[in-house]
Amino acid sequence: MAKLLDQIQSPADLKNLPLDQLPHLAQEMREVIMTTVGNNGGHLAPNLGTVEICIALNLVFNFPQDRMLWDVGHQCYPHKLLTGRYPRFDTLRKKGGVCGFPDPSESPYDLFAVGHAGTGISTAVGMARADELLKRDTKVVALVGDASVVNGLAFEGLNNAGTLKRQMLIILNDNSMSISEPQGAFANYLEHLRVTTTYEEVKKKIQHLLEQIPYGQQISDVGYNIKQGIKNTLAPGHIFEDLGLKYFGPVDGHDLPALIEKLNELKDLNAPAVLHIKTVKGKGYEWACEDPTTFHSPKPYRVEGCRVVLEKGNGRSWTAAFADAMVNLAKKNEKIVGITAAMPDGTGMIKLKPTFPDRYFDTGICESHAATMAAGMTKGGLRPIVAVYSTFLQRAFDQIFQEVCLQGLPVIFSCDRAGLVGDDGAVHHGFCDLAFLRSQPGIVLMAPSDERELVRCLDLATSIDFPAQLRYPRDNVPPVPLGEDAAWTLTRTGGKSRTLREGTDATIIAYGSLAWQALDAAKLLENEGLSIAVVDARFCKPLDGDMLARVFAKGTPILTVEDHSIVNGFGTAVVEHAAEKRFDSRLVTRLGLPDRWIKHASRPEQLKEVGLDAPGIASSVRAAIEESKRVPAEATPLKRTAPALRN
Ligand SMILES: Cc1ncc(C[n+]2csc(CCOP(=O)(O)OP(=O)(O)O)c2C)c(N)n1
Repeated sequence: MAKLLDQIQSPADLKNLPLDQLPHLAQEMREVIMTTVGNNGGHLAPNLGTVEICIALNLVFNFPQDRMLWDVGHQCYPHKLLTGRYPRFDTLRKKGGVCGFPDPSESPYDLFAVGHAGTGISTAVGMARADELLKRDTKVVALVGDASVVNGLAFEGLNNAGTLKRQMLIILNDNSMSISEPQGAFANYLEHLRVTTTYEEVKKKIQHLLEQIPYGQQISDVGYNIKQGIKNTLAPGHIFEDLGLKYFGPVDGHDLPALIEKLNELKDLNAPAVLHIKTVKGKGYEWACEDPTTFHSPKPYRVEGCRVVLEKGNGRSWTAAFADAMVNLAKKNEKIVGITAAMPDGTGMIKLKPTFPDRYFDTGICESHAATMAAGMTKGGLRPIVAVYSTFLQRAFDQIFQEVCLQGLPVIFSCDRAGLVGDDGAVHHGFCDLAFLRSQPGIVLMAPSDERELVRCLDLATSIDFPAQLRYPRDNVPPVPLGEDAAWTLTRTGGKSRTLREGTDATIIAYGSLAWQALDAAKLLENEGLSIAVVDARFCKPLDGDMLARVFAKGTPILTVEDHSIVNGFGTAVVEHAAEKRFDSRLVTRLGLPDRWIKHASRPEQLKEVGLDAPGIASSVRAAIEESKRVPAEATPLKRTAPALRN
């Protein structure tokens, strides 16, 4: 039972705790995090690593008057425990419960709702500038991980942070891990900093050396360039100093007294600075330290002695289906290469590595670079598949526009977690990939509805000479195919859809995986005597013009269904098509994610909340049929049917 945490409603209570109690508090916090994540799932290893730094920060700084900015924010659980959220912490990531990321609607101690990497330094620079201009004497702290600091945005922030003329402290939380192995030269550079003498020691040694040699002190005092030259040669850490930031560390991020002392020392430093701390991902639990990738963000688990039993998912995930399909394709086509931006396991791309290590690329947390690198590879004759979470693809919008679509290069973006993602909540929903990709001339947008369809879809994507995107959710594939095995083709009139079920009272046109729920909805309505057709659209761009002409010609209600924002998604594409072809767009009801933020909950709860589960879809179909009966066709100025099909 947590005893000390019970006494801490805010950092003020923490400040009243005797210092010798702090290690016990750290222990309690780890137990609470470990138990809660065991019950609810969530980010474990990153949070076990930030316990001491959170205690030290909350002791030394005066939050929320001082500012605390999190990068990614997945490692802020200890901060939550110390800032009033302990009593509700058992609701972590549950519907209506504590959010798994910082969330300003939850607490004034959280300044930004974040979950994407690379933003912490830039928001901190912005807040520091605001405080400076508005003459507030607040301190600003940003915490960023060693894998996130290499993100392009983080580097842009660092570059600008060095121009600040006031306090701003960046804590570089270095656990030498991303979710998986960190990538690139900077990871090696940090490794070098970790193992060499600390920068401050070297600085002291240089100072000492200069004092020993004749005229050394004068050199030390006035010969800045000479001193700088010696320092740069001998001392690690100068990359930060060259960017205009003072560098301190590395410091053991689990040594509470050392952390408190260092932060007290740096708190009033009137300059931008980096404090490099070394932490252990999973600290406190051997099993988590030994496998920080599995325990980065595990499903719920049980601890049995020194064994941890992870909850097994039932069914086969879209990720696993994609991974197998992609590896099979790569076996048939040696030009196919796979790219992930720091999500090898999450996207399934890791499956390519054992068979084709030379054709597997992890760029680190750099979605923009991944997209542009893929463009270069395509121009060089390769066929890259970029596997990326829909939410992170947003980072690469400009690159998709300029380097991929404007050139018409056949890069394939395979978007996992497209749609509602469940307990990670608003920062991770894949709600707007269609919205920004639809605007790109020449791109082919596709969504399979079952595993066989996914295979066919990827086949098509790798055989066409256009940029292409496919999307699938954080969910399981249907256990059996939803319909006939029909080829995926692109014709003059668009991408070919397939009909899953005929019906006369209304037609559901589903885009992607929710075809499953649409079919279930049709079955529910069949029991009420309603005959509902279900079409699996497959393509959002180009739409199947023949199918739409047929469906509009029926003159019965049409419901589009998609796991994407209602704004500018598949349904909007259908309505735009109807307007262009002079079909009656009033027949269309668009079902999708509403124009508001959907908070964390389980994916089934979220689908229910937005009316995209089978009963929700059925009730919308029912309502649309009722309404079509209430508004007789002759009362409306437009013809309710499409013109006869032209050849
Ligand atoms: C733009 C973006 N891409 C990918 C991710 C997925 N992601 C979440 S945490 C993480 C690793 C972060 O590593 P680091 O910053 O070193 O923190 P650690 O988990 O090691 O504490 C990644 C890749 C993300 N959050 N944002």
